[in-house]
Amino acid sequence: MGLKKEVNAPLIVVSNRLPFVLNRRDDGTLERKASAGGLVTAVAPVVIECKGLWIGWSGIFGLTPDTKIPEADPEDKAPTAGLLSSQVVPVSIEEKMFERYYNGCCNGTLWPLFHSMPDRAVFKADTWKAYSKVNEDFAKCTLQALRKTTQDLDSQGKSNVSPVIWIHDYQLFTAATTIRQVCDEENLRCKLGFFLHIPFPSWDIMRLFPWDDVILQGILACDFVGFHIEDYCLNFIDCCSRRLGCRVDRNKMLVELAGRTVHIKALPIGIPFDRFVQLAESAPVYLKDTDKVKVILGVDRLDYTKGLVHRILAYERLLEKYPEHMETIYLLQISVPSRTNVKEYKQLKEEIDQLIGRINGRFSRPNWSPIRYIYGCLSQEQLAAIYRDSSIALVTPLRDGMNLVAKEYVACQIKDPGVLILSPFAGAGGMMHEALLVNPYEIDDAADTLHRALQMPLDEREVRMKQLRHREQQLNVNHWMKSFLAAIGALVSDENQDPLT
Ligand code: GDG
Repeated sequence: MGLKKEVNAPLIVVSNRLPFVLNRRDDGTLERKASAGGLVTAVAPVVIECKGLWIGWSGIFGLTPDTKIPEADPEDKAPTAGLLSSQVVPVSIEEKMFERYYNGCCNGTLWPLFHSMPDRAVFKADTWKAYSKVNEDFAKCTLQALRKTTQDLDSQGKSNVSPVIWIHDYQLFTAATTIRQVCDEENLRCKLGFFLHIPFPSWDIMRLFPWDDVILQGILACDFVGFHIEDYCLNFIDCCSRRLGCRVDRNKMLVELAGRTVHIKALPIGIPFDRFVQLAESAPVYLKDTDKVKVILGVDRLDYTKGLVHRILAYERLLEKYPEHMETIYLLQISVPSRTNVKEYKQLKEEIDQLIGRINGRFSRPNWSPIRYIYGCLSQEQLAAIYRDSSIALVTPLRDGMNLVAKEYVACQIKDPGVLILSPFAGAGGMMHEALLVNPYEIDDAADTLHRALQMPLDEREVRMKQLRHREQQLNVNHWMKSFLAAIGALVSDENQDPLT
């Protein structure tokens, strides 16, 4: 992969979940199963190459950091296959604690709050306490790994090399506080980086959280912090200035706390573009009837931030306003089950089931139904075939950090290009300019936009899709990862200057 220029130090990745799924077989032994996210595809090869580590929860209760993780199956072709068990550190979390930390604080509080939906957020001291404790546990595991990594470097005569610790996402906002504190006490060297995959809200929203200062301080314990887009960076900088009174530079994107300068940068995540192109080129046809009807596609985790109810209502409005499309189109909605033991998600599922039932009952004809609905997970190959053969992708979240589905759809438009309809409230909406942008709350406008997309001539579709694809090919997930590592590596030469002066 040739990343030596950027990573000349061991990389320790810390995320809520390990980059593969562990299952316990009936006989009690563990097996390792691939998980296919873009993040894993991009980051795992670098961890393998620089002999780094991945720290995270395994998905199974009762494992300790000493538990022997099985090596990958020889048949395993996933990007994580080369990750040795010695490079994986499972964080042990007790089941009750996990419930409060993950379902309680992460999903019940931070997720809605950071998506600017404070009415859905529940503020509870006991879930926050569990969150803080689990973050400390992650930090302790990371520190243990760091001590060993630095010793190894020292024994190789590389005492000028600092390991890079890269923490991911809102589940781990406060882990860096402990890591920084212990590093200072023990004189341990490392560079600490953080990337947030969801939006960072404005000060008006952030201040609703009773422990907002602790979160801000946790992020600021890092040397470098990345967000998807500039708006999120500026929101964060604003919160640091107003809540903590930090000295900030909005142009250079710097925040100073207790004499340390933290660098902030917008780093929009991309997808493994070539992988999706290859899949689209080789995947067999999965939707058999696209020569007769056009498919309008929605693909989302079943989550209230994704705007599913608004989307389905907009589609209903399209059928009311433009009945000429009846029997020539259908909406294919794929919803991946998510957080199924959380009450709100169960309710949302029921609401969508009922809505689809009502609309299908209202408009169906003996040989046609307006909506096909899959509640489940397809293989990435099937997904690529569906992307390829759909005429329109309807990506209309109410709020979304970036949204990878929009990017994967354009990557798969290898022939007869379709149309991307995109919400400006997704991070992707700020950069995929050639999409048709639509406010998901404006049901009528969304219906009109769908009508326009269904009629868009080939030459216009080609021009738009060409630009969209070109950008995503350039700004792919490897580019994102290299940019992050370059940014954190670049801090070395700036260390002795005061960047705020
Ligand atoms: C978070 C942020 C940010 C979906 N259905 C299937 C399937 N998927 C895959 C897609 C895509 C992924 O799930 C969904 O990614 P998104 O970006 O759309 O959304 P989140 O899961 O909410 O991700 C988001 C992202 O982090 C990265 O920073 O963009 O804003 O919320 O990759 O392909 N995959 C398979 N079968 C399915 O049925 N195999």
